[in-house]
Amino acid sequence: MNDKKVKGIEPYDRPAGGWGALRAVASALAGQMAVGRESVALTKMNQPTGFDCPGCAWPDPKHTSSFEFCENGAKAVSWEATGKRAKPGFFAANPVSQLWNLSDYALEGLGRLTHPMAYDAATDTYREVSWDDAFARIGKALRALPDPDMAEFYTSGRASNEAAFLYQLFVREFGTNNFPDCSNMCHEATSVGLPESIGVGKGTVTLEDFDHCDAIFCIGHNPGTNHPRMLTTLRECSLRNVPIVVMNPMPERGLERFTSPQHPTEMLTGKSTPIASTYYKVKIGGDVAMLKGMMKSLLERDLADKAFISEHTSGFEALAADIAATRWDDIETVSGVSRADIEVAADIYANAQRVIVCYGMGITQHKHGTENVQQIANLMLLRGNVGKEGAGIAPLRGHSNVQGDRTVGITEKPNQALIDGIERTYGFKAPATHGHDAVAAIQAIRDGRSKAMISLGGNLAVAMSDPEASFAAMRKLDLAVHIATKLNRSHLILARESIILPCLGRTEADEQATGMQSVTVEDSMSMVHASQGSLKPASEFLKSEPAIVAGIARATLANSKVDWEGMVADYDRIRDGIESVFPIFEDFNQRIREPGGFRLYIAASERNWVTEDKRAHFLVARGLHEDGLVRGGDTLLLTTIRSHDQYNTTIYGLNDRYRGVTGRRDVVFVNPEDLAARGLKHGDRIDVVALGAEAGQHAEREVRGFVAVSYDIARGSVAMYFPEGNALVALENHDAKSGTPAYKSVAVTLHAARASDTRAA
Ligand SMILES: Nc1nc2c(c(=O)[nH]1)N[C@H]1C(S)=C(S)[C@@H](COP(=O)(O)OP(=O)(O)OC[C@H]3O[C@@H](n4cnc5c(=O)[nH]c(N)nc54)[C@H](O)[C@@H]3O)O[C@H]1N2
Ligand SMILES: Nc1nc2c(c(=O)[nH]1)N[C@H]1C(S)=C(S)[C@@H](COP(=O)(O)OP(=O)(O)OC[C@H]3O[C@@H](n4cnc5c(=O)[nH]c(N)nc54)[C@H](O)[C@@H]3O)O[C@H]1N2
Ligand SMILES: [Mo]
Repeated sequence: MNDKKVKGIEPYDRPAGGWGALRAVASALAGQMAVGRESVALTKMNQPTGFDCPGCAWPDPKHTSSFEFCENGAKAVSWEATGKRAKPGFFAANPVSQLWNLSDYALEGLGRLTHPMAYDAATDTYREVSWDDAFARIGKALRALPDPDMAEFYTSGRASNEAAFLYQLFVREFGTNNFPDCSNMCHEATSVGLPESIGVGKGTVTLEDFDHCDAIFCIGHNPGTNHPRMLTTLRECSLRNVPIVVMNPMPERGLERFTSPQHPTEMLTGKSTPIASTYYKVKIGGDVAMLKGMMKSLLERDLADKAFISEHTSGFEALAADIAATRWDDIETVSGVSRADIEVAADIYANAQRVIVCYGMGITQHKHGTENVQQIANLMLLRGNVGKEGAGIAPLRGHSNVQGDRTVGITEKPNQALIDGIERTYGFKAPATHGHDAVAAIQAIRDGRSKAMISLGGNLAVAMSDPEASFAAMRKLDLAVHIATKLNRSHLILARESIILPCLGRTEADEQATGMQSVTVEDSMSMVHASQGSLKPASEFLKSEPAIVAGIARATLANSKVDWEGMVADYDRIRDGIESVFPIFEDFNQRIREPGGFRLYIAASERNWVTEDKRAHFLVARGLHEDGLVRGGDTLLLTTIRSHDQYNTTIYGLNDRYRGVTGRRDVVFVNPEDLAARGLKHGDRIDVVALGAEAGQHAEREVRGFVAVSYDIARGSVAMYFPEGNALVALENHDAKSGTPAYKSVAVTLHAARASDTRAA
């Protein structure tokens, strides 16, 4: 479809995985100046006795002993285990104003942080400080706040259960529930939406269920890049002839075909396994329309499971009335999929006795993310596909422990059980007033209501919508503390006092007073297991995240009820605390010593519905969501996605192999007909302008000089990379129910770039 040659754009015609993935690992390792650390590390990844891969939250096969290969896991590990170091001498020689000019890629490329540092305004540099000094400064600044609710405590989903539990304990003893966390930008729509539907905010399936399912739906996620080990599971299902139905506006290679590096014959013969049996290029934001279409088709043909519905659910009549009132014309327009095609999807669904639906950010990061999630639950409940072997709902979580962090108390809305558990165990009364999520935290900082921010990992200012607003807000802080492994842009946005605290990564040995420690994590399927690093730490001055949290707590809380030192000396004591506060962790220390760990109880998996009426709920979403409606004129809907060479705001490289992009990220994927309708051509430089309500208070929200790439994406839909596209997302543009930013539904127009931007593409 592309007649013109554009630098760095060449369709990729091979399967996902295969030799391309092995080559990419080799070059990732070489690029980090491997000195053996990484290759040693890779053999310990996702082993019963090794460390948990920091890449994603896809579960490990139980009792596995063979190394499960994953290109992007290898990149994540080599990125952490790099031989490069960003030392105090470097910071002394490079003022922050100069570091600011480096790209995000270059900043993290400086390597691992080695010393605690504090910003010195006189020289505009970060200067080495002692740990004691750093903790004392932080404690003093926090105590100086007139109100504990004027501080924000961010958590990245990379943090272990032990670090996160200590962190929430400290913050609650300090006196606030301000817990913005990365889940707020990610699966909050799941955490808010699923409890209303099925009584729990987590997925209901286990990895073993994939061995028993007879159809899989993959909606709005890209496993080839973001959950690569999932391709092994999908491959096995495909080989069992399980239909795999994809709903995605883009043709994602990992969902099309896969060559497994684990299988020598596939590698040597160049064969691949097809993944999707049917691929629906639904329009961005068209999912509710398609899901309602499938339900309509089922109901019209009387294919609902009446026995299950009457025994286990409520709300069916209202749902049926809503679906009956929804017109096929509208369903087709909004979804971009024909009635005939939707009926095929409904047939596949109805012909299967055990269906699993997997979904990711293509569902949650919308203005109606919560309702999107709930329509998936409706579809599943219609035929009893929740709470039986081989069937269920599988949200693909983001960070490797984002789910665990929530389980152990990182939440801005604590329930009574959590408050009581803390009082029972530690003897202090935790605050009950709801705190801030991520969007609310930035708004509070912007408005001067919050003056301090501590970040346990992450690069929040860049990951958030509207970085310009976030950057300006962060500059108003009195105190900014970053607990991190590598330098990123958020660290360079200076507060009155800015402090960087370097921590151990998950691959590294963590030795405390009683010996080597392990931590625990919970994956997407509620499996909790231990993770123990073995590499020599990147610097002798690093501390573990639990030790850093405890250090801050001791410097801040005058008469703390918590034995911080004792817990850090022996993480078993932290786990005893977790078990006492959260009884579902019964026998925690025994159970994580078993290879593969254990699964937390998920009531809905056993058809135990933890809702007021003890039933699962059909929930009506009004209309088909304007997200998917082209708003007349020239409007298109923009989604912002990850490339193959990035981990969130960490950019490993400038390639997006499966989408055929090499050496650049300044691209906008557009359907050829949408390009032609605007008089634009493949390779043209364009400006992207965000519109209307989406633009929030700024009429002029735009990014300029990007390159239009003619691409087989659904009509009316355009895509660009995150975080390049974040400037187009207003802070106010989020799901009303869950607060999840609408990173994937931004109404935009495209224009030939102004003269100043027309460099050669
Ligand atoms: N290597 C690597 N692994 C990662 C990450 C990473 O950055 N790199 N990030 C981690 C984190 S924190 C997360 S949250 C996960 C994210 O994992 P994903 O959910 O896979 O993330 P995205 O790249 O945002 O892509 C979502 C997919 O949704 C599709 N999509 C976009 N809009 C729509 C829509 O309206 N409807 C539908 N049906 N589909 C749509 C896109 O085409 C894309 O294929 O991955 C985790 N794993
Ligand atoms: N437009 C758009 N924006 C998005 C998204 C999108 O799809 N589109 N996705 C959103 C989602 S789902 C997410 S989760 C966010 C996340 O976005 P980020 O905040 O970028 O995510 P992280 O990977 O948590 O943060 C990266 C930083 O974590 C630090 N780090 C790495 N390992 C460790 C460790 O072991 N300990 C500590 N303390 N620090 C460490 C490093 O310093 C690194 O710079 O972005 C969100 N933003
Ligand atoms: Mo995420």
